[in-house]
Amino acid sequence: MSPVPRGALIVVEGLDRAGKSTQCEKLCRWLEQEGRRVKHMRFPNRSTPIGKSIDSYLRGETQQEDHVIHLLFSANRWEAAPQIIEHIRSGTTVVIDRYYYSGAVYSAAKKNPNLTLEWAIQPEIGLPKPDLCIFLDISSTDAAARSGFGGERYETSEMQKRVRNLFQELLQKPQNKEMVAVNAGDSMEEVHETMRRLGNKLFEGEGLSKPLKSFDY
Ligand code: ADP
Ligand code: 2DT
Ligand code: MG
Repeated sequence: MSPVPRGALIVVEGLDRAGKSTQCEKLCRWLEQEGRRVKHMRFPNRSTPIGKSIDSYLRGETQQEDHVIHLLFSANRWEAAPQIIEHIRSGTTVVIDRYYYSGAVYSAAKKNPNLTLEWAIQPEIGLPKPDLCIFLDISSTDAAARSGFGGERYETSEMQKRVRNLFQELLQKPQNKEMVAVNAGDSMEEVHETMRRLGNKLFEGEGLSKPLKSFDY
């Protein structure tokens, strides 16, 4: 009997209000309609003990030193890593709303001189590496015009501008070839169609016949 083909690891990234949650949902529904097993995850996962302290920090209820909160975000991914690996191994495709790309850029955007992008990426080394990372690209002005913007820590236009520049920096690095920018200013349906095309390319290509990689920098 031939082994079960592994699932794909697909991440959706972008600024707040870029449309990540909307598009992850649509992508999962489409993959299911295509007959694939799908697990939808998101980071931060606010339901674990680590996630609960991240949640209270994001809501402004507690304070954390910049490095400490950075490492908690990373630990929140590490605690889920065995589960991600097991899903992929057993043939389930995992779609994740934010991952270590957000982890690196939001912390580096704080302009703490001791917390550079290079420093911020280190604790992520070894995590399951996505086969595809779709960066939903939108200007901070267009994102701010969408409903619901402005509630939590980091949702200021200055911060969002720096975050976007740092995402662009990650996109240009040769080690992040799995990152693809998609214009998030298009209509929901247009964005979804582009994402379906990227999904089809991934499932038709050679990549998934190879083992899941670990992130290295
Ligand atoms: P995120 O998860 O990136 O913060 P959401 O998916 O929650 O973004 O979307 C933020 C808001 O923008 C929601 O009100 C959503 O309905 C709306 N929205 C999402 N995608 C689009 C789009 N392509 N065009 C216009 N509005 C959108
Ligand atoms: P949402 O739950 O609305 O996506 O916002 N963040 C996220 C970090 O600073 N580091 C991380 O590692 C991750 C995953 C981005 C979550 C907020 O937390 C920020 C916005
Ligand atoms: Mg969201």
